[in-house]
Amino acid sequence: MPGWAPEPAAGDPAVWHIRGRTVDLGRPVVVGVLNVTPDSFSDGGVYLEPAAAEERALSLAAEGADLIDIGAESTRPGAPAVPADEEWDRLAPVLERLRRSLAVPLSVDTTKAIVAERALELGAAVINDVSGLEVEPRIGRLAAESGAGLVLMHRRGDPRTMQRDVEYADLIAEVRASLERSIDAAVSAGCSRKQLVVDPGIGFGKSPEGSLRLLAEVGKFGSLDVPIMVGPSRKSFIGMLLDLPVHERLEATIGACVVALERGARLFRVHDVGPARRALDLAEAIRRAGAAEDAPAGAPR
Ligand code: HH2
Repeated sequence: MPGWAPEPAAGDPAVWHIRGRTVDLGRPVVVGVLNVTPDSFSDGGVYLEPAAAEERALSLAAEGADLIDIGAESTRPGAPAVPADEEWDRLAPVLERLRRSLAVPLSVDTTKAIVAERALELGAAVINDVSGLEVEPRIGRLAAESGAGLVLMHRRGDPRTMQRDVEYADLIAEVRASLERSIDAAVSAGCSRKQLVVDPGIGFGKSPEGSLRLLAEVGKFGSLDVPIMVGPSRKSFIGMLLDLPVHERLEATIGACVVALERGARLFRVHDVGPARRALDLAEAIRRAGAAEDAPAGAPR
C-alpha cells in the first residue's frame, strides 16, 4: 500500500500525540478550517466576530471534525503580513471562548512563535506551521516543551512571493527533501516523531498541475514515516481546472480528498466537514474491504 499506513491493530495503536491527548489515525482524520480573518480566500470576514467563530467551531465539531484549525492570518497568494499583536487580538477571544465550550482539540495555524506560545497557554493542542519551521524555528522548541502536535507544511516563499515561481526541476523530490529538513529541525528541537504530521502544501508555490501531482503522488512522502495531511479544500487549482467559483468547489474537494486517502494521506484539512467526514469514512470502509479480501487466509478481519 502506498503512503503512510497506520500500524496494524495488534501492535501499538496508530495515534498522533497532541499534548496528553491522542488522535486516532486508524480512520481518516478530518480537520475543520476556521479562519478569523477579514481576507481569507473562501471565508474571509465571515467569522471575525468571536461569537460567530465560536458558533462555527461548534458546528464543525458537531459535523464530525476531529480537530479544528484556527487561522488569524490569511496565507492566500498576495495576502498582506499581519503583525503578531493583530493576529493575537483576533485569536485570543476565540480561544478563550472555545476552551470552555469545545471538546474537540484546537490547532492554531501560525508561523509566529509568540502567537504559538500564547495559543499553547490558552490550551491549543496543535501548532500548524505552514512554513515548516522555516520562519521561526522556536516553534519546534515550543512543541517539544508542551508536547503539542506539530504540522509541518511545505511552501515556497511567502504569501507575497509564492506564486511567482512555481516551476521545480523535480517537484516531488524537492518537497520531500524540504519536509525532511523540517522533520529534522523538529526532532533536533526535542519533538518526538509521534507529535509530527507533514503536509505537501497544496497551492503554496505550486502550479495547478503541481497541486494535482502532489495529490496523485502523496504516497511518495510515506517514507518520511510520519502521517500526511493534505489541504485541497476549495483551492484555486480546482477553480482553474473546472472553471468554478470558490463556493462551488465542494464535490471536487471531496474527490481530491478521497483520491489522496487512497494514495496514503491520513489527515484532511477542509472547510466543509460533514460532507468530507461521510465521504472519507465510506472510502476508508471500501479500502479496508479490499484489504480484507486481499489478506491471507486465516488473517484477522
Ligand atoms: N492551507 C491554507 C492554510 N493553512 N495549513 C496546512 N497544513 N495545509 C494547507 O493546505 C493549508 C494550511 C489555506 O487555506 P485557508 O486557511 O482556507 O485560507 P487562508 O490562508 O486564505 O486563510
